[in-house]
Amino acid sequence: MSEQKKLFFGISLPEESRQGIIQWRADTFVAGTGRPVAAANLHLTLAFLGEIGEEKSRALQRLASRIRQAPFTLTLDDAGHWPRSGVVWLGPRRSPRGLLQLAELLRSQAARSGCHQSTMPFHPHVTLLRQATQPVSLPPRNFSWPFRVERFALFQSIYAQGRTRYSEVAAWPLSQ
Ligand code: 3AM
Repeated sequence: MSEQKKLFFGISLPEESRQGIIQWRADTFVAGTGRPVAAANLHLTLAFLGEIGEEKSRALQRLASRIRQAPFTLTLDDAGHWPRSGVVWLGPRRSPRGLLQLAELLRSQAARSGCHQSTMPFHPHVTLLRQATQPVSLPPRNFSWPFRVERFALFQSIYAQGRTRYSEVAAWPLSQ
C-alpha cells in the first residue's frame, strides 16, 4: 500500500495579510488565550481529505484541475470563538458565492471519493489560535483584510518535532 498523507484543499493568505493579521492578533488577544497558529500556516480550509494514499490523491487532483471558476475577493472582517474545538478564528461576514461554490465542489468530490466530510455546514474560517478553551473576549468588528483569491491548493499537513506545517502539494489558478 502506498504511503498515506494527511491532505486538505485550501486557500493561503497573501504575505501582507498574514503579517497584518499576526500583528493584530498580538495586539488584540491577551497572552495565554490559546496557541497562536504560525504566520506561514494561516490558511482557509476548503475541504479536509484526511489520510489518503497516492492513487486517491491523484484522482482528486485531476478533478481539481478541471474546476473552472472566476477569482473572487474574500474579506476577513469577522471573528469568533468555538469553545468546544478551542478555535479562535477570522472569517468573512458575507461569504463570496465563488468561495462557497469552490468549497462545495471540492467537498462533494472528496465525499464521492470516500473522504468523509463533516455534516456540519461549511463555515469558512482562518484559524488564529488553537487550544483556546476558556472564555475569550472578542474584539470589536472594526477590522478588515480583503484579498483577491486567484488560486487554491492541495496542502499536506506534516507533523514533526512537535510542530505542524502545511506544505503545498499542487495549486490551480481560478480562471474561467
Ligand atoms: O485550521 P482549520 O480549522 O482550517 O482543523 C484542521 C485544519 O483546519 C482540519 O483541517 C485543517 C488542516 O489540518 N482538520 C483536521 N482534522 C480534521 C477532521 N478530522 C479536520 N477537519 C475535519 N475533520
